[in-house]
Amino acid sequence: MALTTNTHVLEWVSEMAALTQPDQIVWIDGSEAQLDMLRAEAMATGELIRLNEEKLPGCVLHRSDPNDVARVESRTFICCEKEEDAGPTNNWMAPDEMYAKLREIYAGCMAGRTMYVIPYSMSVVGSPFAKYGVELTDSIYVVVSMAIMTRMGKEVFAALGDSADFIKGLHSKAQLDPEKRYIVHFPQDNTIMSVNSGYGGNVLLGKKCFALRIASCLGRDEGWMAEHMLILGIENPQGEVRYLAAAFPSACGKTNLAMLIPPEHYRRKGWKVWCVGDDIAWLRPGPDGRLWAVNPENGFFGVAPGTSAKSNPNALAATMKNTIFTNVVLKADGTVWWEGMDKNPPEGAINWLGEPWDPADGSKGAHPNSRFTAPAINCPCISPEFENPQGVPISAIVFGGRRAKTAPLVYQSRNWAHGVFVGSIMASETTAAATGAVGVVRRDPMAMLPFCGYNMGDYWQHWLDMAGRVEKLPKIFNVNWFRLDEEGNFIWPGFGDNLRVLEWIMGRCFDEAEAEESPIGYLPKVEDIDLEESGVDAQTLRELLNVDRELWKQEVEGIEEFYAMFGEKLPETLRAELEKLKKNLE
Ligand code: GTP
Ligand code: SPV
Ligand code: MN
Repeated sequence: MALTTNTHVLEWVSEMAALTQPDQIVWIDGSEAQLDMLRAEAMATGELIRLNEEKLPGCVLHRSDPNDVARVESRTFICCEKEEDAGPTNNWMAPDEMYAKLREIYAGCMAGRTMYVIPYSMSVVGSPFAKYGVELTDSIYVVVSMAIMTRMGKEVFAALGDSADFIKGLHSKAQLDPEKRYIVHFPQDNTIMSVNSGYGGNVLLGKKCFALRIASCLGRDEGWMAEHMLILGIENPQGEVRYLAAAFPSACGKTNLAMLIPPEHYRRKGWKVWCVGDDIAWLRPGPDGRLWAVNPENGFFGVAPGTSAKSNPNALAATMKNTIFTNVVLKADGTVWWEGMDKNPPEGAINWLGEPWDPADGSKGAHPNSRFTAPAINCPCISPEFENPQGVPISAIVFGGRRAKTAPLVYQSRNWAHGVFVGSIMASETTAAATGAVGVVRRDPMAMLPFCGYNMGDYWQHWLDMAGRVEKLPKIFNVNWFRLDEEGNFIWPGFGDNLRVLEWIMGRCFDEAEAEESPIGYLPKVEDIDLEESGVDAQTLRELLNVDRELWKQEVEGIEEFYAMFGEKLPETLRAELEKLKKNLE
């Protein structure tokens, strides 16, 4: 039975049901009883596999189709009226043409299946940041994942009332045909359509599709920002908590930084780190003139490989109950494993493809983009402000990427406009989070290349314009944990030790730390970073902070080429910043 009398919702559901022809429609109320029934049904069909109830209570394993294990950027579209509004970094098709194409693909695709109607909220229901969505799907995996990742259930319909202000989402696995796979956004209709995929980032429509691509358009129109950022609180020994938001591209360390455990030497002094979010931030000017942020999500869709009791014990702890694992190794005892969890690949286990796995044959047991979907409240360091509907005040914005060379460990921008420039020239080596080659350096401005729902040039202008809306602007920084030595080893220890860099960053925001000028911005002096018990010596840090003019001149060429794509849409301010950088490098 329908859970709302909202005519906009009812009409959309019946129109989409007429198109996709499901056998029945089930409205998701968010109750544990209903979710239990759905889990039982999915376990009966093999869509979900129950794990060891004693060791991993409430946890299940899911395997996606082997051809469907990551976001597909080549099949992700922004369909606004004018092509130039999608810009050179997005795929575009005219809305009418795309609707016609999709109608054909969706026609009858839910025959023999159930359509689930999922009401959900991004951020706490009733918060000034909150936005509501309704996702229609034929996948139980999607329903149970949305139950973790969002605030889901009938209270969302209560909050929505009769309003038409919600994001429509239609998802069908259809035949999982990669040739007919489309992830499509219609910003002018607040509509998302996803078909022929079952992979998280393509089908959990509240996440990248809504909270970034559609929300970035809403933010442009309404004066706020939707960003691919973690949010964390750093508590110093005085008990003061300061917040930062950091944008790194996919699989470049957001979840890890968001949950970092301070080095022993810092813990002794009383430092603590609190996780507010690990992937997405919505930022708004607050009444006090500061920029305030919420994490609109309710769970973590984190990269499994590399997550260990050593690298990220908080993430691992978050996955110990009520978690969905996707494309990991199934051990004989009904628990899970992935590369980098420990150095003992299990015997007698099943790999991510569902086949018996012999670790000795050199193949990977878990897919490199295998993931866990875990409730945020499971995380031992979840911030007491996580549910605060007002969010947290942001003192620093940090950009960063995966760069073997060029980018130093950390530098600070000179001011907001220069900071926007620093974000706009970000580049990073590609990872397994999206299909395509891995390890190729590409420009990924603000870590939003695959997630900006409109012309990136206009998006940069929106960033610049925030200076007129926010009185006390955060300071902007860039970090790089991934510099390599001649042998290809990471020079910086990373993970918990990244707090040493964050301490300097916060010090800069509160006029407590020194810096020196460089051609690219302010750098810490070697003595400004606390290296005690880090295993890093001053000479190594000097190397990590080195700005190689020759490499930066090459970088400038890459930036010029990239900027050229935007033509008239490139803000004059950024062009001027690039000229300044060129001059500084001479
Ligand atoms: P998405 O969920 O795709 O947006 O990724 P993410 O940005 O949250 O990345 P995540 O924290 O999951 O890290 C991805 C990979 O980077 C993992 O294999 C980590 O082990 C590795 N990593 C994270 N932080 C560091 C670091 O400080 N140093 C090094 N060397 N590796 C890191
Ligand atoms: C990313 O790729 O940035 C992710 C995973 O966080 S996905 O939800 O697939 O986008
Ligand atoms: Mn992400």
